[in-house]
Amino acid sequence: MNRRTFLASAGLAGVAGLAGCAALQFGGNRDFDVGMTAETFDPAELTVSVGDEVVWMNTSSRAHTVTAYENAIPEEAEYFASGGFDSERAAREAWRQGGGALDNGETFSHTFDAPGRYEYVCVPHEMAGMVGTVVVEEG
Ligand SMILES: [Cu+2]
Repeated sequence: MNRRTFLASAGLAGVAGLAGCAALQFGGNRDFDVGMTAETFDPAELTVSVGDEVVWMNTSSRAHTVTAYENAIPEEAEYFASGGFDSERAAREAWRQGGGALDNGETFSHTFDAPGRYEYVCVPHEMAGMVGTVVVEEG
């Protein structure tokens, strides 16, 4: 084995080790801002600045949605929901056929352009209290 080959395989082993660790405990992987456990958003409240992109990742084995409460976001804000629906009603109707679902490891992201308080819910786990808040502060 020459030196270059040795370094390449050592590097790969290191990466594989880190990846295995992240897969076991998603908390160590910061490629997302909000995780989703069985019935919670984690963290349930997140504070960001105007223009920031927030990434949600389903870190559980159950399907979830990220669905903004249309009447609990700033008036001038753009509506957001996993599945890309433009209203809460459309998102809720689509969920009956599984529309907007995020499965394990899938992500949803939204860029917040208006300051204020945004409340959102996971439609299938609303009764379990799976709700979250993003607070967007002026830059
Ligand atoms: Cu859920």
